[in-house]
Amino acid sequence: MLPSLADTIAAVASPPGVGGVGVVRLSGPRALELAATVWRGRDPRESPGGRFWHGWVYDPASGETVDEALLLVFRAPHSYTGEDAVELQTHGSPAVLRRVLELLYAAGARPAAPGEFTLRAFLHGRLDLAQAESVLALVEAESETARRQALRGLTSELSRRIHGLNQRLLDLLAHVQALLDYPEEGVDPHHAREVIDGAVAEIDALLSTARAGRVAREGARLALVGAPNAGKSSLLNALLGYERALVHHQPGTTRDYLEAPLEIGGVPIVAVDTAGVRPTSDPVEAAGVERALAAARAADLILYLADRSAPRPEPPELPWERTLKLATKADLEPAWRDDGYLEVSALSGAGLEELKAAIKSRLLAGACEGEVWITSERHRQALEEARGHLLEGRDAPEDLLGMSLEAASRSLARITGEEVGEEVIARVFANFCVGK
Ligand SMILES: Nc1nc2c(ncn2[C@@H]2O[C@H](COP(=O)(O)OP(=O)(O)OP(=O)(O)O)[C@@H](O)[C@H]2O)c(=O)[nH]1
Ligand SMILES: [Mg+2]
Repeated sequence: MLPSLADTIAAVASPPGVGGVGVVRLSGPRALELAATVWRGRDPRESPGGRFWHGWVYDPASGETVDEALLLVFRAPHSYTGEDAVELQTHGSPAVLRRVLELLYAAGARPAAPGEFTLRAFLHGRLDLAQAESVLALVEAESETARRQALRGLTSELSRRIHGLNQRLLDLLAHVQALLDYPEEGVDPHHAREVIDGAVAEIDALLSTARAGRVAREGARLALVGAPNAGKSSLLNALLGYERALVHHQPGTTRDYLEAPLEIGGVPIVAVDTAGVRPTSDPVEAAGVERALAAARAADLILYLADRSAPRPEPPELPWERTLKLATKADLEPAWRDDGYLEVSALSGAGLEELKAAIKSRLLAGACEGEVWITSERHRQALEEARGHLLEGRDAPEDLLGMSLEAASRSLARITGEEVGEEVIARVFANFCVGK
């Protein structure tokens, strides 16, 4: 069951802890009236929407002033939720914010559930479900790529693509259904197949961005592996721009693995420096080597480093399809060359920009930055399902074709939230924070 729209809800919208400014949000049919009970200043009930006023929050029971504040008035439907709403901007102290909330609860507001403001925006038709999910993604965006993609979703680019696709399926469906009344006409199988193949191709194009979408959202793991002294720790430091890992000319310096977050070309990455891989009888070193290989297996992308200034090493067994091969210490006299290796020098910085570009393009393969990406697992599943239904119907007789089209259209409509049950909606919004 979704929470009732009849209540007026309140929550702190600013992050927990001390801040310069704190924001309390109030939304619902009685928002202006409840705000007025704790406000000394211009009466919000008499204020037009889109205005803000200076004044004081006070406790109506004792008359005590709680804080100096700004009060923002929004009138339905011109607010985030589509309802009458008020935002109180107070000083950002946890004590002030708690007190303001308590006063609003005492006046008759109810604590907002996680994501309930955005849920109301959805229920009032201000946002579709895909846009609401983009709000969450935007709030949580930690990298430039994640921010950009979330904003794209928010401006409903994905929704428009899905609507266009769905419309073509529904047109074909209407055509197929009309034939039940005029069976002598018959479906042009060529036309039906053309529509379906076009739709599948478009779905495939969207699905091919899902990996990049996941990387933008969750970040990627990048493992640096190679023989001792290959320059792994030095390269990690060079990528980070500071001395995170210990570097020494003695082989076997890095014993355990070490993780460091960084951003490459706007992509969030956790880089993992590992122990040099070589045969060893030392049990501690052997454990480190085992961990290095495990880090490689778990990585989205592996950098395999080989020292170009020393005799060419025998590479370990790696999943080469997701490995970039690097010839390191390119500032020194080469002992070997190989065109399959990117030449880099952690010391001089040579090749580092090319390396970053290569890392970024490998991690975002299949996705162009100018287009919308599938960043939600829920959307990916819905697209996979729609694709399955379309392929089922492609060569089927007319009645089955109609059913497949209907099922595919329903799967697509789930993305924008036209065809979802309350549980799905509740689940989407449960991931939000309170106050959003
Ligand atoms: N000239 C030159 N020396 C480098 C470069 N990168 C690393 N070195 C040197 O190579 C040696 C080993 O570097 P590390 O970064 O510790 O190598 P590693 O692969 O982490 O080694 P282990 O932790 O022992 O596996 C150090 O003496 C570094 O100064 C480079 O680009 N150019
Ligand atoms: Mg090292």
